[in-house]
Amino acid sequence: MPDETQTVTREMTPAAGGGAVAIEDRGAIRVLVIDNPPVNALAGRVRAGLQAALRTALADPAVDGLVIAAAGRIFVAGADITEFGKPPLPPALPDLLDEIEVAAKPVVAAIGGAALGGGLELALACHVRLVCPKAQLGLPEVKLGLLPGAGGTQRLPRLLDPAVTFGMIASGKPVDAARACALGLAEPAEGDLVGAAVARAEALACVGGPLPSAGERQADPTRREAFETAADKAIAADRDAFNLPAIADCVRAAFGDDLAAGLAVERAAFLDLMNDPRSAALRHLFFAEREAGKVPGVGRDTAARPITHVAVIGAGTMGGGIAMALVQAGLKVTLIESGADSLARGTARIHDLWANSIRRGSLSEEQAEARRALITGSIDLSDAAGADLVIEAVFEEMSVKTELFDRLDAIVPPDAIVATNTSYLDIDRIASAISHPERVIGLHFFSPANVMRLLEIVRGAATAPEAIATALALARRIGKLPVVVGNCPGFVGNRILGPRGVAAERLLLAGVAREAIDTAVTDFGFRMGPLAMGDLAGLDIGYRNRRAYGGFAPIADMMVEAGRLGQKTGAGYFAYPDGTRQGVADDAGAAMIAGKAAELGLAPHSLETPDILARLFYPMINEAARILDEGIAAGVSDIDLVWVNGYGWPAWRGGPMHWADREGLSKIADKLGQFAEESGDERLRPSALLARLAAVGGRFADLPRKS
Ligand code: 3H9
Repeated sequence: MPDETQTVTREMTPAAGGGAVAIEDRGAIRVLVIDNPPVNALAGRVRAGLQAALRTALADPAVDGLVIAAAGRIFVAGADITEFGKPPLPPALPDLLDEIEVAAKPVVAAIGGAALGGGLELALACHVRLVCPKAQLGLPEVKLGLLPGAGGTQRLPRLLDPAVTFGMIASGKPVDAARACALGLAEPAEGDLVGAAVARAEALACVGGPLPSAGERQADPTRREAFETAADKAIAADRDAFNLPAIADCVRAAFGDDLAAGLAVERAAFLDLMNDPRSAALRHLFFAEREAGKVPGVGRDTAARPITHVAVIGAGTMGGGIAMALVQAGLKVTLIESGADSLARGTARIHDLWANSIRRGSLSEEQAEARRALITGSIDLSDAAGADLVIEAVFEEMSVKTELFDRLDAIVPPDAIVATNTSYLDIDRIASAISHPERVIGLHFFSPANVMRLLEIVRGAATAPEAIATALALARRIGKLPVVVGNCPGFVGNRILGPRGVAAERLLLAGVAREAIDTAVTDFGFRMGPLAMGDLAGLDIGYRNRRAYGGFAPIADMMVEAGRLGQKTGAGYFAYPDGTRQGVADDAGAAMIAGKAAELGLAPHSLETPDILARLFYPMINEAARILDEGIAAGVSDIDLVWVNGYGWPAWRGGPMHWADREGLSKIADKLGQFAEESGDERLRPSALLARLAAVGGRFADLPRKS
């Protein structure tokens, strides 16, 4: 079998750059192999190593050309993101790439895996790019709130259709090798990639004459209009993509004939974005996602059980969505309901959603058919017997769950993993209803479960590491972002949501208008305010919980008791006349709220937006600090991931903990003390951890992750 990987097997000499770049001569071609695990990021020592090796090779008359390859499965994952925001280390990547581009000897990039960001920019500065079939080429900087800052916005649109390249840069999505070759971005190499690149370099050296360069001509002016249309559309479509206008400006500069001028525009725009707190927030989330995979007690050697068949119990909105998420990833599902009618309704809902996807063009009829074939409906619980994993999504009530687990005990084999989709209830009590509680785990999906990325994996007191490893592997397989959390009412996400709900009620009682509360939150960047969100979910859900577990929401309670359950009944906090989905602040609702405030002896007063936000968000931060102190979250950034991916906290604000660090913890602690005094609510007093950090000017970000 020809070796398609770039793993270098021949003897090599470490070059400058502390061994991050190795050198191997193959005849008159010098091969530079980037070797900086895990992803060959272009750290300072890699850049220095490449520059030194390049200069030496160019000065060596025995060398006719160069190949730049990389060790491992990834070519180069881009600039080293950990260096951003720190004093720059020479040489700067753009300067190094300029040197490569103007080299008098041919330089060929041998791309055996992902070439992302600075990795693709490095390849673009080379004279020719060779790719093996599994290569991926892309510029994902947009996702980090950045733009390609080492020539990507200049060389790519000069080489390819600028409208297409704008799409690549604006979406951040990589193209595979076949597409890259079809676009003219790269040439295919079958078999020994480095060998083919060496041969290509030899051929270029032999021909002599000017070397091909991605930056040699301006972007195709006949595609200007198509580019402008694509840019306008992309910018209008995403209000959060703050970096798209700058990306469009840079690509626009590629229509000029002066590459250096275009590169200068790009450099300035890149540095602006790198210093933008919104980009820092997105970079924080990038690392947070990687950190979340490091779960205390679960190592690389903890075996995950293979899962092929899942029984989902409950075909309501949640169960149906979970079943969809599973079959979308090719898993076999038995969907179990208690009665034929509810099963038929649940199945029809799933089929309708797929029919909508077919109409929108995001799903083909064949794909839908394949998915339909993977789901078997049943009204017999004993059909769960053959599953490797059972996920219950039945009514959110302890007795219903424990009764179900008790019945499952006699049905499923003792080694099948049994999961509950509870969003609030005590996992340990549920687990006590079945033998072998070590196989019980919480899988808290978010609605709609086939769309939302977050999965809170709840570990109970007895949950075995193997069950957690299995849940993590399953989550990744179905495209979810798993965050492992401990067991407490509401876990991480809903527990933090609680204080925000209480705060919104207090604001209403203080006479703050409903629109003012929700607008403060949507202006902050959420898609929905807390009141509109309550109306959408249904105020009766919280009402039922409060009846069972207590809680403060006198206005929501009053609304529910008056039949105002939310959107579904045409009124909740807001009114929804004639089935509209946009709530209006109706007079009847206002009178009810004012009446309740008067009944409680509260006088109205007005508050400015920052004060509204402080009252809504600081108590959440306080609760999150308790969650950390109790070990419910293993790390600060896990909390940010939960709130960004499950509750709509704007990603460009980095999540509540990242935001709190920027606000200043001593300011938050002082204000909380004031809120506690005013309301008499001791829960608002700064938690022990928050008070401790505030006292020393500390930050959440400095807290170590639990290991
Ligand atoms: C850029 O290039 C700017 C330029 O345009 C201009 C410059 C002037 N740097 O994801 P994984 C770490 S911006 C530093 O689990 P996978 C990661 O934190 C960059 N570290 O692996 C993790 O560390 P740990 C544009 C990085 O196989 C480990 O590597 N490029 C970087 O699932 C493994 O990561 C991007 O945005 C980095 N660039 O996925 C690509 N990348 O083990 C970012 C990763 O300590 N990277 N790490 O937790 C990726 O998308 C994925 O890592 C990749 C591999 C697909 C490559």
